[in-house]
Amino acid sequence: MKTVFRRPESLANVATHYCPGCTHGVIHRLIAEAIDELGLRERTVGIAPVGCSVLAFNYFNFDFQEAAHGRAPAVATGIKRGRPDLIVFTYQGDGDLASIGMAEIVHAANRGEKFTVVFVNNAIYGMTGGQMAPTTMPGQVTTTSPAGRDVNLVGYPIRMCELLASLRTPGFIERVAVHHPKYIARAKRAIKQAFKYQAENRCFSFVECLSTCPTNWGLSPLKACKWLEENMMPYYPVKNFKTPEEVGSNSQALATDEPRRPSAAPVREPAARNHGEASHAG
Ligand SMILES: Cc1ncc(C[n+]2csc(CCOP(=O)(O)OP(=O)(O)O)c2C)c(N)n1
Ligand code: SF4
Repeated sequence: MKTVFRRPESLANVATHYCPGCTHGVIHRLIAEAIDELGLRERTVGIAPVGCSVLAFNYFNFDFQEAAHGRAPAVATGIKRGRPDLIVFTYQGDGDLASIGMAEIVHAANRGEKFTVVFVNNAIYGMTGGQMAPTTMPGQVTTTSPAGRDVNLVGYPIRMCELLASLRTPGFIERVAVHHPKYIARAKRAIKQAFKYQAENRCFSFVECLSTCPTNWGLSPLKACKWLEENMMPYYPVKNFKTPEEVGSNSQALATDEPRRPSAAPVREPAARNHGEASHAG
C-alpha cells in the first residue's frame, strides 16, 4: 500500500503541550519536513526561546539549545560562528523576538549572521497569560490592554519583516501564514528556502509565521483562524520582502549612493594603528 502521510523523521513521536488549535504545531511540522527534505537532520541545531515554545527541544529529533528570553539570536551567532558546518535556527515568539530580544535580532540581521530565524507572530504573549505584545493589533483586547491597544499610548504594532528588510545587509526575509492549507503550502516553501540559503552559506534568513493563540484570544480554534485572516493579514501582508539576489529598495539605494568612507572624516588606516603610533590614551 502506498504511504500518503507520515511523520517526518525530524519530528519526535510525542504529544506536545500546545493548546488545541494552536498553530505552533503546524510550524514545527513544516520545519521538520524542510530539514528532512534537505537532508540536514544530522547537523541541525535549534535554539529554543522563552514562551510557549520553550519546550520545543522535546519535539524534534535533532540537537537543541535553550536560550534566555530574547537571546536566541546571540546564542545562534555563537554556535554558527564556532561551527559554520552546522545548520542553526532560532524559533521565537513575538514577545521573545520583538520585545525583550529586539536588539539581538536587529543586530544579528545587520551583521548578516548565516543562521535561520523562524518567527512566530501570534500578536500576544501566550505563555504568560495573554499580555500585549509589540505585535498586538490596534484595539486588540489583552490582559494588559483591557480597553484594547491604544496606539496613542503605546504606539503601533511593529512589523518585523519590514523593519529588518530596511537594513542594507543582504538576506532572505518572508512573511507567511499557517492558519489555512492554501497558506501553509507557501509557508513550507519559504521555510525550506530559508534553510536552503543557509545550507548554501548565503545569508541571514528570516521567516515570520502569522500564527493563532485561540486560548488567549478567547476564541475557538476555527474562529481564531478567521480572526487572523480578517485582522492580522491586512496589517501584516504575507509576501517576500527580500532575497539575497535583490537586496531590497532601501538597501539598493545605499549600495549605489553611499560612499565607502565619509570623505570629510579623518580616518586612520588600521595598519598605521598597528605599527607603533603614539597612543593618546590616558
Ligand atoms: C527575562 C524574562 N522576562 C520575562 C519573562 C516572562 N515571560 C515568559 S514567556 C514571555 C512572553 C512570551 O511570549 P511570546 O514570545 O510571544 O511567545 P508565545 O508564548 O506567545 O508563544 C514572557 C514575558 C521571562 N521568562 N524572562
Ligand atoms: S497559550 Fe496560545 S500560543 Fe501558547 S500553546 Fe496555547 S494557544 Fe498556543
